[in-house]
Amino acid sequence: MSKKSRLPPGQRWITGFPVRTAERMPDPFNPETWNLTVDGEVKTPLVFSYDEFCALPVTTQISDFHCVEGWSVPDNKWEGVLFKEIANRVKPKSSAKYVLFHAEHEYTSSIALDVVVEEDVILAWNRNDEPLHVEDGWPLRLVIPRLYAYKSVKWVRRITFLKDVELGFWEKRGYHQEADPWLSQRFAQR
Ligand SMILES: Nc1nc2c(c(=O)[nH]1)N[C@H]1C(S)=C(S)[C@@H](COP(=O)(O)O)O[C@H]1N2
Ligand SMILES: [Mo]
Repeated sequence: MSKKSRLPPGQRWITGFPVRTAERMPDPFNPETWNLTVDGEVKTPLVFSYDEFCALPVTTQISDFHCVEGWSVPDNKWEGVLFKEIANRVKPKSSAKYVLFHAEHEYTSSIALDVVVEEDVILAWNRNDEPLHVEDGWPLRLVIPRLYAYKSVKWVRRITFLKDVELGFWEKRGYHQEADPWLSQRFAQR
């Protein structure tokens, strides 16, 4: 078995960060009214105000970003809160197998719970020491470096733990649920 290459098959490295947004942009961010709801198959559902979210343990992660269109951006430094910190606080029930991330508007994506609790999955507000641009997900976006970037939901407002998989915005339109770039899981098998 050869070692997995850093660049997944069919990808090329680029510089810069192309914006990809399928829905309309959120309304201007207001820290007084913004909140993050975490619910579903958990023992302790929680709603974080912006101040409460920012008071969680902060960390940084350096990772590559792979869009299904074939571009990859190396070495992004993300700052925020590990998803694991959220999971530890809400305490998933044993029935929880998937986690659905809802953006401000209709964009969603779900990921298997065992994938999303890995050390490199972060809810981020900074990239490369700068606050995220609004179009890149300010005030809070998910980053899952080991999956295609359509899983990295921008403008996250609600996180719902689920018993069963639920197809998200792009997955309903034919993209692969698991989205592993090293397996070229771009499109669902039909
Ligand atoms: N809410 C939301 N999140 C999203 C998307 C989107 O359209 N809406 N696009 C996804 C896709 S396909 C990619 S490649 C990345 C792009 O992130 P960027 O726009 O910050 O470069 O965001 C992902 N997260
Ligand atoms: Mo993408």
